[in-house]
Amino acid sequence: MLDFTSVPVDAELYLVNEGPDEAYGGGEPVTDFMPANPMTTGQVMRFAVVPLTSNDTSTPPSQLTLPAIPALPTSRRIRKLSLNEEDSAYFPGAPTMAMLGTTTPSGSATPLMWADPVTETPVKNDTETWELYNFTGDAHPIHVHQGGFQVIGRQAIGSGTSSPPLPGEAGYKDTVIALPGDITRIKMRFDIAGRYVWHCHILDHEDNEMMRPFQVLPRSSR
Ligand SMILES: [Cu+2]
Repeated sequence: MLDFTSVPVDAELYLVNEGPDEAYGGGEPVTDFMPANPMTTGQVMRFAVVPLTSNDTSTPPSQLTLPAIPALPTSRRIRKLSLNEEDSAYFPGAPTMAMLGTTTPSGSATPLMWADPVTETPVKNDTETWELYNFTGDAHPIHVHQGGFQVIGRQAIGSGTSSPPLPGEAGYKDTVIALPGDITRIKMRFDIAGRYVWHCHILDHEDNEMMRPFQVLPRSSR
């Protein structure tokens, strides 16, 4: 929700992209990387404020009460998953493809291709925690189909301390940013049986192996 009450008529406001014009690896604009060019790639949307044309029937933000977010039940199982990049044999530091996969109990990656057999098979109505181990040098926006999930938190791979979700991650999400070197934990209830996918939402990644199928099994198959 955007409140333009105190914005003068004829003002022009821009929604901007503060991410870099290159692969994003986390951190703050200016401090850790140069933001996208504000004259071109940094511009996402322009708001041109005009005089009111009819009665404003919207609720003032101060009077809004948002519904509480129901907590998910305890996870039936934890799945260790992985985000990987396959390095070129010819150009150091240049990945040839990005891959999802699993992570072994000891914490090493098993990258898998799109066509490899399904490894994630939650049972209908079960709640699971998925731990996304990002073994790459880049951040990846990970999107899970089928339903919304809750972000539980993050911790560096190999470190004991976890950080809570960011302020903007309090509600149900369908995409979460997995930062390089982090384990990002999400919790999700799978309430419709069938075949779905989870994938990185960077088009060049998802179309180059960073997508995997998963299968929600009917209840009776347990
Ligand atoms: Cu990606």
